Amino acid sequence: MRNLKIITHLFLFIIAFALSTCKLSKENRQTVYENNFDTGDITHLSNTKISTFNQRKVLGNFNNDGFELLLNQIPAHDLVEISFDLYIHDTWDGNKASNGIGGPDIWEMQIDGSPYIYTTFSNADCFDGFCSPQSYPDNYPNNKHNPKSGASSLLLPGFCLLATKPGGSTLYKIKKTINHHKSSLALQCIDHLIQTNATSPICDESWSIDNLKIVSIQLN
Ligand SMILES: [Ca+2]
Ligand SMILES: [Ca+2]
Repeated sequence: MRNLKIITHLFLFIIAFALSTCKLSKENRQTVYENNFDTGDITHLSNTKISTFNQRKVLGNFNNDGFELLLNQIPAHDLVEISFDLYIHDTWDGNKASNGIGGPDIWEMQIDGSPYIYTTFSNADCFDGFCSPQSYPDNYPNNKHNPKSGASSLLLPGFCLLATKPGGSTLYKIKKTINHHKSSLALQCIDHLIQTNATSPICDESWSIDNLKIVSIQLN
């Protein structure tokens, strides 16, 4: 009988410990910014431009340019999760140096001034068995990846020159979770595109963003 009591107490202790452990690992998630740009809301954004692409409102398009999102009064948190749709439009060349004529075509995301993504995208078709490589999903420089590696959608129309061509734009679903504690956050996205031969650079290569969402996460 005494043994049964001890076993029962031990069992209850294990259950209580398991429950407290569950509570410890629970996350408190709070959406602090969310924008699909459909209403034209540009609060907290600077250097903003909203366009229509593929029947959707998007932030952009940009060429040798970018935007900044500045958030203040974020509730206490340990992490932030940043997610958005990144559209790469038209004829990006990836890592291709070509003596500096066509590339590398670099795209960068910074948080509070520190780079979290610094990569290249290639939107080129493979020709005669040669594919102009891109660095994404890794950072530049590396030659590891074929054009459109890591993409979520391959058959979107281009923004400008390739507006009627499926494959003119490529969609990448970007999601990054980073350590972050400050009550303010500055998100900057910018490109460094090279197109020395293009008569209209923004028609030749550009990018835009949709469904931008920032979630603060507090670990209890
Ligand atoms: Ca939209
Ligand atoms: Ca280029």
